[in-house]
Amino acid sequence: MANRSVDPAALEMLARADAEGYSTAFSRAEQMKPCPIGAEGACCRNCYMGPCRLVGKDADEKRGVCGADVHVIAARNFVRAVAAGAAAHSDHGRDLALTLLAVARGETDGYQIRDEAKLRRVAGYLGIPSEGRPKEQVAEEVALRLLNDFGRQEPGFVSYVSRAPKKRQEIWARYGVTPRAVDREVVEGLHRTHIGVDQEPEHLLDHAVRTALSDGWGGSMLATDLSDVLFGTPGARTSAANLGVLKADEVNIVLHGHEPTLSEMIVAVCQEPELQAYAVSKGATGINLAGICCTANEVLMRQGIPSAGNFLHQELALLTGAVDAMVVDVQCVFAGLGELAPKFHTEFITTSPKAQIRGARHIEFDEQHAREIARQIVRIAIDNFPNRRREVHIPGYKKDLVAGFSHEYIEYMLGGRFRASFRPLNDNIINGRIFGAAAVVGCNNPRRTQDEATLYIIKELLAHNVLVVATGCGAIGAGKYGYLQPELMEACGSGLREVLEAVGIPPVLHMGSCVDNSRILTVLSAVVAEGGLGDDLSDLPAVGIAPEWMSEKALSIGTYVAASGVYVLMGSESPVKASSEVTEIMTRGWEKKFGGRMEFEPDPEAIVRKALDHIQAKREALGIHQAKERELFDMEKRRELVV
Ligand code: NFS
Repeated sequence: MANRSVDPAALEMLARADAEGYSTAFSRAEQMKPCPIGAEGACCRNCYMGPCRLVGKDADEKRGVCGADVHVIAARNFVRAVAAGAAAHSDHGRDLALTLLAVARGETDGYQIRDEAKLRRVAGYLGIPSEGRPKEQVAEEVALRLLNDFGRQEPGFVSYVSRAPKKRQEIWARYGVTPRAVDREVVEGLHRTHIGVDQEPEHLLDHAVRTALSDGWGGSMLATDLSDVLFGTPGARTSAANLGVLKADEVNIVLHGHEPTLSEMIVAVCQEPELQAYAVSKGATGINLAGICCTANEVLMRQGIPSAGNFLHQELALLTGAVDAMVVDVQCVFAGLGELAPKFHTEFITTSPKAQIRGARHIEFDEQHAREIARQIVRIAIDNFPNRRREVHIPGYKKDLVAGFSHEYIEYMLGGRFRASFRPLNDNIINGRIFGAAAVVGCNNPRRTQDEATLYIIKELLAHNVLVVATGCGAIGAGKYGYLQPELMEACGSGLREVLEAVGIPPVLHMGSCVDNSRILTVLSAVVAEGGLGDDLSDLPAVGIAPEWMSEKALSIGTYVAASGVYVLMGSESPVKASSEVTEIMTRGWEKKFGGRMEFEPDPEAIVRKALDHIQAKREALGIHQAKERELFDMEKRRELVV
């Protein structure tokens, strides 16, 4: 079973699960063979004359009951997946806009505007006058304006589209894919894919693009901005990652899911002396908070709360027997936790009005009573500390890290406080010290060895002087193996190393949660605006890679990044493999229209090769290339090089 994960902490917990007979996503993935028809996008379940499965040697000749061919079916399935992913990110953004509105109107005492400067900057993006106006007034107008980006019915487009380079906006306009409003694109996506509506693959995929853009340059981007306004814009912070951050003698509360709203409040109330004393009264030495998934990234970026691990660690954390409460909100939460938690002593608590899970206790969160609800949850965890009935086994693995690289902070690091600027980054790309940039992002997937591809790709790119930024579970993955430590310079090629050492930043920059991929769009736009590297995102020597993706959100991200002009490589098999036509549209077709493409490439070595070739080609087009000798290590060789 050594190929379940490259993380020794995970393997230790999986050994416990096997010995004691507990199922995990790892074991369930081994028992559950994926349906080969659905996996390739060849199964249509959009009406009840079917399901129709277009498989076999003559699949291209076959038709569903309505007459749809495999290309229409694969395209429709893809649109639905992107709509679901965009909905998830954007609904998260909507809740933050509603929270900001409540703060502006004085309807909650739990939250405040922590970063007024950012609020005023956001107002500036939206053309809302802010000078001399009280922050509450500005906040109300910002919140209402951004809320209109969800449900706009009148003509117009998602506001933040205007933050993309001019040329990019023109490309979207030319192909009619500029998103109008988030809810509208998602609803229209479901409408178009209902039986008997849109049945032309390229037309369908244009709508996938429009919907994904409403996520990346809409819901996600505003989620990031409003989180910064409400909870503070991240700056560099030290912390740690992996299961070893759990503490045997303290009350362990694991925050899991995606939204920062409740988790920020739990972080705040845990400092209260009264709750600390209550924990001591129950025999603990304190309260220890840790995160899983993107909630982890939110509270890590802003509060330095350590991460207990990425997506596939959620059940493993419970298997330590040390988690007194696991508090979840939305997205990426396994239903399996509901069965596993009672076998240990863990209080598994759902909190979102949108998500209840069998086996969990539901304590519904609302912004008006945020502080009280957070206290109630922490008290439940403390009360549960004496109930630990299983031997506590916390694997002794964790790595220190530095996170918190918001685009504002990167700009500040590069240019210094008084002349914050991306100029040094552009210059070092132009002079070749930095070969290019890569975003290595996304999930874990139990169909692949946990973290293996992510790590291999990061190591190879660094060795070839590619600057790596990371978000989501990929970022936590990098952190678990020490790649978010500034000391880890031996992994980098000499040019990159020189730059990183001069600036004093780690080889991989943790830029936040998955909605914070929007920060990457902002950085790339700023790099274009800085000059010297072309006039559009598609000119940049940059790639986006999701080595272990598994969620529909990842498909939405991949699509908006490609439609923003960037080459996207998704690990794992293609969900549209059954259709040569859809595959062609997403690769050569999108490249022609949008300058970016989306490819599914399960082989990590091929991913690295393609990424480096692409960067080289972009450098050549910019006229900043030098002849370079390149040696690519294979996975085997890389594994032997322990850093
Ligand atoms: Ni992104 Fe974050 Fe992780 Fe994947 Fe899930 S937590 S939003 S979807 S699994 S990276």
